[in-house]
Amino acid sequence: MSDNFKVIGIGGAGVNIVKALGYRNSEYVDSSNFVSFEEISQFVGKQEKNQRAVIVSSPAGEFSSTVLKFVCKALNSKGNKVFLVGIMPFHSESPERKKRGYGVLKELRRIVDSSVIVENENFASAMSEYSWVQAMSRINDYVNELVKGFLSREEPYISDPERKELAPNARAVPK
Ligand SMILES: Nc1nc2c(ncn2[C@@H]2O[C@H](COP(=O)(O)OP(=O)(O)OP(=O)(O)O)[C@@H](O)[C@H]2O)c(=O)[nH]1
Ligand SMILES: [Mg+2]
Repeated sequence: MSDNFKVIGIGGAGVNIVKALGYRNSEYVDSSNFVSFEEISQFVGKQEKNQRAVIVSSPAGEFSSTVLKFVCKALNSKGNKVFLVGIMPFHSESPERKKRGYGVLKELRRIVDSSVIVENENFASAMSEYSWVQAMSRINDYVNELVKGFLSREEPYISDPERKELAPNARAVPK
């Protein structure tokens, strides 16, 4: 695995998960350390060019939904390959949250090179058997497999045919 990558947690879910994964090239962006757009701009400004950036975040979150598009676009325009692991809310959460998540995700898919979603709800059945902490840790393990997959790809591919304008020569399917 090349060292030329960043794993960036954005918002509560993203930061919790990326902290748990423990990659040495981790960055954390949430409302506790970034209070203005100016600070987010500075964060993006100091990111390196032409590397792989894996973003772990929930597009459903209030904070994440306002900054994700901006961060992904900026990283993309610096020549980075941007991957998104999007965390989706449990069914028990408000329908508005879920709706916001899918709306933001749709927009993000035009910007990132590849994305995958993780439905928290798919792990909900584990909640009856395990503690909350154990269930969260299963989600983290799953996200880690996805992150490793992105980082070990020889050449990232475009998963979304809609993203033509940003990557005209990209292949639609892996080799
Ligand atoms: N798997 C997992 N999901 C989480 C965790 N924290 C939050 N979530 C999910 O992520 C969704 C978005 O929450 P946050 O990431 O905290 O949202 P945010 O962008 O920080 O913004 P706020 O909504 O203002 O907190 C929630 O609806 C939860 O479903 C976590 O630690 N692990
Ligand atoms: Mg939060």
